[in-house]
Amino acid sequence: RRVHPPSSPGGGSIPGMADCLFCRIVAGEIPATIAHETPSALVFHDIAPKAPVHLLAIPKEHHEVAASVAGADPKLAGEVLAAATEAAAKAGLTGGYRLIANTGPDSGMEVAHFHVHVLGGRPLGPMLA
Ligand code: IU
Repeated sequence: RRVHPPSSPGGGSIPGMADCLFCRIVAGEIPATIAHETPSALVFHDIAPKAPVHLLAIPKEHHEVAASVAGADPKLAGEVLAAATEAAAKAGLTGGYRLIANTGPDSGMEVAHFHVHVLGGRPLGPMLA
């Protein structure tokens, strides 16, 4: 299964891509607890959950941030969002949940592979500033 674009064999041309943690999860090189999978997206449990349910929905193909995937492949961006909501339903989050996509340094983004956090399982309260 190809994870990186053919223009970047081994992920050489984009900084950090060769060692992308989430690409390695997609490739099966790093274990993760899979919550939901579609042909183009993967949803797995966050290793450090911030809520009773904390999932991460990602495109299997490497895109750094929301703007990257929305610009290059808006259909894929929608498929990731759909996978996130399907996983939320499978997790039984009938009371609601929060979707978050951090982007860039000001957001505190740690992993530069676009991902949508799915948080739920308790009342989450207001968003922080
Ligand atoms: P962020 O939006 O880039 O800050 O989110 C990255 C998330 O990836 C964060 O919630 C981490 O707990 C999570 N994570 C993970 O699930 N597995 C890992 O090996 C690492 C980070 I490193």
